[in-house]
Amino acid sequence: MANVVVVGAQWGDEGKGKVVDIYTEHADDVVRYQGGNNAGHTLVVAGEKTILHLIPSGILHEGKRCIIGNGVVLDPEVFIMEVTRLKEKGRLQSDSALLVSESLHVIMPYHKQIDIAREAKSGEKKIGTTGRGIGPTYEDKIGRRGIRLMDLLDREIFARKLREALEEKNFILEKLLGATPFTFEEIYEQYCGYADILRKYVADTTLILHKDIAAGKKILFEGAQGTLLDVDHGTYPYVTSSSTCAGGACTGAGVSPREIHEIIGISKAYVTRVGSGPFPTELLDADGEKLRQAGNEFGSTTGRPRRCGWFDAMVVRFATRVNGLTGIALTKLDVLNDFDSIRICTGYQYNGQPLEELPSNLAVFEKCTPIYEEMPGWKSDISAARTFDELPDAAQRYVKRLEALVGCPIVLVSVGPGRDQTITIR
Ligand code: 2SA
Ligand code: GDP
Ligand code: MG
Repeated sequence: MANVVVVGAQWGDEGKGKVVDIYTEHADDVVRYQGGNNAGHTLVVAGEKTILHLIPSGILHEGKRCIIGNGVVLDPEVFIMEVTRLKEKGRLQSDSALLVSESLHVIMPYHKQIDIAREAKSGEKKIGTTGRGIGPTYEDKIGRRGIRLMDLLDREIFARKLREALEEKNFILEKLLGATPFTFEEIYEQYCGYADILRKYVADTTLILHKDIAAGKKILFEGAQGTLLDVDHGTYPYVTSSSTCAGGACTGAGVSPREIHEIIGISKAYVTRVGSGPFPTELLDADGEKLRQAGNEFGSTTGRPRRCGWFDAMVVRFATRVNGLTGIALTKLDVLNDFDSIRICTGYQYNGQPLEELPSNLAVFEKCTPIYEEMPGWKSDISAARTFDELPDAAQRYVKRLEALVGCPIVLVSVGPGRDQTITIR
């Protein structure tokens, strides 16, 4: 493998953290390129669980460079906490292993407050955000009034930009959202303190990546959230505010599309979604609860129960197309161990007509009902399987059927959260 992008092929939490940790062995640099600490990427190595929100999932391997790219939005407090925790555990031996783009946008306290207050005001229409200030920070970025990390490092520029921002944000908070405004002083000194700690990690990461690629180093790009949460291609407006698709890796890291060689989509053997929005195969019955318990489907960042449903081939086929997937890593197959029969959504029905492709119109999507086929379960524990042949016949048939339906080779099957609970197919 050369330069590889890993993306979520569903609505996030597919197990990207686990797969990135495994692929890091073959990489030199691991790069986060979008999202922020709304992400929760879980790694289980030698029985020890680590949840990363900002720092790339390559960090548990020694001698690899971990980069937070320009496309990420960064909450300095969370970054510092994550670094401190990793250092306490002896997982970050050298500060030079971690680089943060000087161009990325900083999440400010008012972004978080606006995110939370807007959601509270939206009632039934709420997006179900993580409340981490992600949307409001990207709004400022696109609106060309954001505070970049390089701004934070210069006390004068930061003071000016913060004053300008507060004029507008306090108006929004007080007058439109009925929330508490901020004083300049309470943010300024705190954030200047963060800047002093952050300074040693800050770099022109696009240049570093360019030089590393020129030197033949291998880059692994770690996507966050999932394809159906992409701001352009997802179930808008029930999406996150960044480009979660493979294309986001290029803009969010400053690397040419010519340098990307493989794009691996991570998909669960069923589906989950956190937050609001359409989800045709959602199970609101005992089977949904069984998936939630067996798969421990609770948010890695917020602890929210995740919505669960059967595998939706329409979704992963769409992800194959918009990302140009070269392979799929199928995770959490073991979660289906105890089902007598398993359903797969092969298409949708809308207004009595079959739909061949995922609708981009939300009003249509919301009214789609799944067309299912059913396969027998394997009713045995597969978590010790390490080769495809060691899987029971019914599990092999299930994987092969998914592969045929989505039109992309399944190159890895995960049968448990541990690094070793992995079957590599090719
Ligand atoms: P936001 O906070 O503005 O990005 O929320 C907008 C939508 O994006 C969804 N979203 C996520 N979906 C799945 N997993 C995410 N990360 C955490 C995890 C979530 C958690 O790993 O479990 O802990 O709750 C994630 N981050 C954002 C979100 O649910 C909204 O639908
Ligand atoms: P990410 O956001 O895509 O990195 O996924 P999360 O970490 O939010 O959620 C995936 C969860 O599933 C984590 O708790 C993982 O430890 C766990 N996990 C990953 N792969 C497997 C698997 O194959 N089987 C089981 N049972 N759990 C898995
Ligand atoms: Mg997650």
